[in-house]
Amino acid sequence: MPVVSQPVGGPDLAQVRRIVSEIPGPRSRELLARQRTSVPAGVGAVLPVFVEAAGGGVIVDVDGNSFIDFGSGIAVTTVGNSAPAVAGRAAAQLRRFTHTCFLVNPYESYLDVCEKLNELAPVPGEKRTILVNSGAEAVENAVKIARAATGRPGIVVFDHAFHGRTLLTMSLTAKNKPYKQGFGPFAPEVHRAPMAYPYRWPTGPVRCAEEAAYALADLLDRQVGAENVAAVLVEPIQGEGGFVVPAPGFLSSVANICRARGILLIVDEIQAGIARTGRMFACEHEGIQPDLITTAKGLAGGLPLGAVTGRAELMDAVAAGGLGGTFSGNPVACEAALGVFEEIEAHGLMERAREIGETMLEHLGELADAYSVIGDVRGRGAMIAVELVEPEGDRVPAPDLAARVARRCHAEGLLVLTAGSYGNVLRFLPALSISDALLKEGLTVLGEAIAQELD
Ligand code: PLZ
Repeated sequence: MPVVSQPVGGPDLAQVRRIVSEIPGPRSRELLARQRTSVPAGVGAVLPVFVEAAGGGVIVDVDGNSFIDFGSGIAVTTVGNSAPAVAGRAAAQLRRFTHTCFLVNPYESYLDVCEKLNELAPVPGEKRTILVNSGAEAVENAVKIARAATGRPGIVVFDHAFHGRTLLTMSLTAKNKPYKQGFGPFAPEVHRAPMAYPYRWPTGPVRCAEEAAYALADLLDRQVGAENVAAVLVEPIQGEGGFVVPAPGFLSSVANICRARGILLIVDEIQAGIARTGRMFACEHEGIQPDLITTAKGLAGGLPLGAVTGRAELMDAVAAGGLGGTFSGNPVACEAALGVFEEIEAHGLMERAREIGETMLEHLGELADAYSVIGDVRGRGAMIAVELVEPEGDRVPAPDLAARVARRCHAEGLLVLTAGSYGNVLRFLPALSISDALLKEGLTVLGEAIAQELD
């Protein structure tokens, strides 16, 4: 075979912001034209530049542009793209065997990942973990397990929640467009409570936790009947919903409300978990102990892997054969996950997430003082967002401004993502391998983009 020089990603990639073409460039536009005739229109792209290599804190496209990456593939490449331990372990496993199906012939790396999650997850007592392929599949399985263990059908979720795109998880997701429109009928036995969203709580942030907890208890006791509810499912920081950090104390009230009624608490750590917020699991910041935890995204550094970790007696309530899947816990993805835990430990990445959070909050706080359109700055660790509002009126969402600022950032070589029920949130999810220099440069580009849009 001819030796072709391949671009190498990972931390060796030059850590620079460099724009050499219009965005998207000519080669990306060619590929985009092919995408339009080969992939359905329902699959969008935030920044349609085709990727050649990525690593550290940058993404390099096929036209030679190098972007500072504040998206991490939606909170996936938390330890860095093609991080050495992830790429090394996965490559070695590819040469040993690619698949057997864990349900046919098990292999040790699956157990290693489960034992690691059991050791780390803030779930009380003896634990078990099942591995799956995606976040949505993790949530689906958590609900199956909760129903089997309690014998109850109901699931309570929150406003602004995102839990996936399959029938059940789309039904659990709050936002209609684009996630649900035209895709009904939805799965039954899903009930929705208000989220303790401090910035938008009608009576203000001070009473937010208490009033939202009251609303949840009222829904459970009066509308649904607690004896019909298997589980309450909540994100410790809402991801797609706009990095809503529940008012302090709300999550522990939710845990107490559940415990008093024999309802299970499922915490969806798919976006916020695995070192992203400065703790291995975001719910640790609130000191709660869920019955079941779902993870995915950052778990395997970009390879598809999800997990449900839970109390042993609940997890074991499902009869043999009741859980599984052909690809679930693929051996290459398992090795990648072990590489993720090695990277976190070897490089002190939880501490690094806290540092990144401090830098972002300080810089964004200054921007918020300068620009009244930044209504709120929030998040934890390397999961921070700003909520943009109109200059006039009371917290009127400004989704067009958010889209324009994002586009301007993209044109200047900074990849940012939007989020939020009103589409007016800019969210920042840098990899924990980003340098301070790039992080600060990215924040400067953002500040300039906001200034230029307001001109
Ligand atoms: N739970 C909390 O954030 C996925 C969705 C991107 P999957 N979030 C990114 C998109 O537009 O589809 C997510 C999440 C939380 C569950 C999921 C679902 O995870 O791996 O995308 O299925």
